[in-house]
Amino acid sequence: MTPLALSAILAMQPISQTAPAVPPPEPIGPLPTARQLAWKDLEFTGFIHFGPNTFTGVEWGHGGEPASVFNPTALDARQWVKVMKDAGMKGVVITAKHHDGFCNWPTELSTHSVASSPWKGGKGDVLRELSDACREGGLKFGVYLSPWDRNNPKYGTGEEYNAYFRAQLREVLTNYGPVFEVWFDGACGEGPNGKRQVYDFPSFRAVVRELQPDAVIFSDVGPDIRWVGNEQGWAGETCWSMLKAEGHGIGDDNPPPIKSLNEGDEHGESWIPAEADVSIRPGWFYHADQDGKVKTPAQLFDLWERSVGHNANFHLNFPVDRRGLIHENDVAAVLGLRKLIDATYGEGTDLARGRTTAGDNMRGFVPSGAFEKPRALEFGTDKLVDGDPKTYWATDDGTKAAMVEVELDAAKAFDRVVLAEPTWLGQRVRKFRISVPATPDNNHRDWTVIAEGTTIGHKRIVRVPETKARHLRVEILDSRACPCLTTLSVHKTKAPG
Ligand code: FUL
Repeated sequence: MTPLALSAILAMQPISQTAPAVPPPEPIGPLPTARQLAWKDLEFTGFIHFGPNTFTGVEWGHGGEPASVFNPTALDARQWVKVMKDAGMKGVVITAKHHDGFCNWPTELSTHSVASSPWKGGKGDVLRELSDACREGGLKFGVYLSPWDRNNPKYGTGEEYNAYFRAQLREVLTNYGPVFEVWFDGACGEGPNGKRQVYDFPSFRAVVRELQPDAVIFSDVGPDIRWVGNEQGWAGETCWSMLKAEGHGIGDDNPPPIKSLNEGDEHGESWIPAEADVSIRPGWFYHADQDGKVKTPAQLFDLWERSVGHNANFHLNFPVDRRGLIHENDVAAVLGLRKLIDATYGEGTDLARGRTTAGDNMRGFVPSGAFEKPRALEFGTDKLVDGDPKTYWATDDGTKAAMVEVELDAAKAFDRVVLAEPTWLGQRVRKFRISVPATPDNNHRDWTVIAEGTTIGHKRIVRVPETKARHLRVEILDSRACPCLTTLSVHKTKAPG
């Protein structure tokens, strides 16, 4: 491919008014399921860790804590939902049961639950309060149910415990309305009798599919969503949604970051996109001495860009405090993050929106005598800047490399470029490069490369050095199948404050 100047392309390659309709590109597998696509669109979700650990100050309870320790003084799930909604999160996953075995709902299968606690005289149900608040506030509701259970005497007995776990799943998946995500922690330590359990994950998954067929299942290796290989909230610079699931266990003792989970695998046979989880504080559970250690908006923004902007979803944990509220410091931090996201990526920030574009390959491009802008084409480059994530620029079959240019309305300063693929056609791009004219008035003869990258996927935020330019070129240098992109947007970050 010889890169061409935008003006040259527009002048040389007119498009017929009567361009025949062209079929869309063939998808290249593996492909996402409808539930995976819906989950990916959520991009940013909340996580809540809450239970006896909140009151005893530890991260992993031993299971022998009396239920009486659980006694929030002012629990308000509506406050949690409001904070998460205001932060732009689209769903929340709560620890229904953590490793200590205490159930945040009044299970009929064990006495180790809220029903034995002093909270609301034993009549409380945290899952009920949160699922109701979610329905009211328009947030999706999800559950974390730890298979590791340091309280239940059946743990370590094999099928007897697995049956107990399945029955618990049935309770949480039938009594609280639609569940969008089920989070299976891989941890597998010893139970109260010193034994380890062999988890029957296939049977656990079958229960989820039966009762909540639209829910995505998270574990280290899916089947729907994978762990990103660290608990710090970032995905690799390269991040495929595909994974070679074989060879990966659940809860293996691999030291993080685990590269293959962090980056995925171009040759993976399964579509299992990454979820990047991290806590807003050092601990997953609340510890008063961490009130001063809440991540700053700038730190959160960095992680948000390196998860959502690296083709992963960002799953941010709040350790709900002993009152049963998200602490003021955490609220301030996450709303600060929202401000930063909006200032850079919100309405009206995209310098490329609706601007003139051109490309050296547009699917269905039929030269004729009359000049016409690409917007007459179903897969023209203008689809990159129309703000619609469903329309896309596509190239001819057999193309592995292609180029697009956008002209801003004047020379503008920017430091972020966002690209996105129509992932329902599979993840394709292997390598790309971004350039600007070497000097503002060199008539496009020389171009300076400002960034190079590998994968794109659902969303790729490319950090480029602050640049002032009117023209911007994106070259797809290598792709698994003809390149297609839904989005090319250009932004300038704003300093926090
Ligand atoms: C880990 C657990 O051991 C932590 O306590 C926490 O729940 C985290 C999200 O997953 O595996």
